[in-house]
Amino acid sequence: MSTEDLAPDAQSLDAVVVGMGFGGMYMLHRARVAGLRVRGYEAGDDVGGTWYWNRYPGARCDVESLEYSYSFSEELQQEWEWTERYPGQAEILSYARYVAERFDLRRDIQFETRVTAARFDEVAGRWDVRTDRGDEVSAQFLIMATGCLSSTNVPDIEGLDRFEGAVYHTGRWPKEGVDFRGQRVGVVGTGSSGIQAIPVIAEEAEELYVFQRTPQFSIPARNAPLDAAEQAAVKADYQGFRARNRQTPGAIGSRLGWNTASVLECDPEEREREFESRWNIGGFTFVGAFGDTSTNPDANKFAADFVRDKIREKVHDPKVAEMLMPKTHIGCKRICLDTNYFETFNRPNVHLVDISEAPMERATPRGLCTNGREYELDCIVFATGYDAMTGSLLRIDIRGRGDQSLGDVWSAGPVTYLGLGIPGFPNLFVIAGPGSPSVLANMIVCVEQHVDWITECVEYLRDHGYRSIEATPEAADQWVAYVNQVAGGTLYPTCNSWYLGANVPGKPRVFMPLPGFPAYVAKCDEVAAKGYEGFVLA
Ligand code: N01
Repeated sequence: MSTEDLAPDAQSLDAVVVGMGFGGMYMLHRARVAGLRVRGYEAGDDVGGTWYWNRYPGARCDVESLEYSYSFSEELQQEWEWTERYPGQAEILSYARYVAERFDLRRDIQFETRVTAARFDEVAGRWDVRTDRGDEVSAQFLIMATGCLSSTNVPDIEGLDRFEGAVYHTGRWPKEGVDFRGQRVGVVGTGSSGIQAIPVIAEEAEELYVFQRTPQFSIPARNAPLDAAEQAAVKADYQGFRARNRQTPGAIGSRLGWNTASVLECDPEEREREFESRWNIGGFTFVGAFGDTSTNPDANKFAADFVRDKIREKVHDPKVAEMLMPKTHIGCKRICLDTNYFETFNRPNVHLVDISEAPMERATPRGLCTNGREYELDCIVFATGYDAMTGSLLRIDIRGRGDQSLGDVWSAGPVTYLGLGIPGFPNLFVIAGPGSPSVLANMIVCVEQHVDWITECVEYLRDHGYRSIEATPEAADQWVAYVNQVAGGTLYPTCNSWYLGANVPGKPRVFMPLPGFPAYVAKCDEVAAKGYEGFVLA
């Protein structure tokens, strides 16, 4: 669909929403219900965002199906039936498509169109938005739903362009899939994506070389078909279930319990029993075993050592087990959930290559060189993650007041107020932006909360005769300091993680997400109740 096919008033929109993942789709819906003239732009040819692009083998959400879904429509949450404990990529994408149909979203979305630039016109008080298809539209509000993990990070390896085999990134997987049969495959990266893809690729490939820079903690997901009675029980009180989840720090897993007791005050037998029982349940419930493992290094060591012992039990070759042993605090990088990840290294066709000491030297036409050896490969899979949280925003030329670019304003790291607003960029909202819980909580819960807040804010402006809203520099500076203070009370900043931007060479080191969903929601509500305190309304 091009601009000409859309409604005649399309040049004077109330809002443009960039990105049609779960945040953008719900934003489009709410904006329409609020009576706004709104257009969504999406680079892909369908809705789904992350779940549209991440079609790699084994791709599956690490939040349970019954929780990783919209709550805004009682009818929707009752009629959609999940089939497994954790939803696979194909099922989540089907769900996103179903939502798009059910709420007739596609008529206001322009697909296969990437927004390339947005400039705030101070005289008109509107955003001029441009796309790679030549569209130029004007909107009062610009809402960025571009995702936290959308901008792929491919290592700059000398000679990669001369490699004669195929090169893939997990976050840009070909729609038609990849046939690894008879292939010598190299996977670079052992984060959540690599840990999910490696066991599946290993079953198909002739030889699989896993290039590991940092070993990671992983908990068994224990995925299984979803019990019909369990699904019905949740649906019998879905709103209550959602409300209880929203009270937990990550807005997930209320059923499995978040223990607040200290591991340090627990006797050894009880400690082991608690860890073991949660390990057997599988998933993030392990993180909730004790209240102090994410804040106290001594407490953390008990959980980390428990998992290290499990890795030793699973991996037959003690040398390989030692190479797979994570050395950081558990949970300071996003914990992975797996299905047979460590067991995969017992297969004769799987070879672990430690690149922690000797980085990848170069690529050749035949493969990858490291540790003074050339590994001959037919294809390379980069599971090397993302320029997280800021990458997809900064790839667009966004210019606010005085033509200042967001890239310049954020050169020392992102500065937002509540993760929602940016000083100097009036009427621009970010969904799940840096400074909000986003990736540290159930993403769908986070985006719903942001969309509801943004919609109510726009309605407030309209009802009170305001044309613009802009975060003050003071409020944003205080907010950044607050996020750092909260993160500083946890072990998160102790790892070289993408939360800190540490995975992308040259990226400023700033802890970007805010731990603690319930306190964040209370703050957002308070700001709104005080007439949008910390923002200037004009
Ligand atoms: O990316 P990552 P991801 N040379 O950044 C390595 C979500 N997610 O796509 O740790 C060699 O975590 C890097 O090494 P190091 C989830 O929030 C969820 O796996 O930086 N290696 C690391 O091993 C997750 O956290 C799900 O030393 C290089 C890996 O590549 C987030 O997405 C599934 C390298 C990247 O790990 C990102 O996960 C998938 C280099 N130059 C993703 N550069 C589920 O819901 C990077 N690496 C289950």
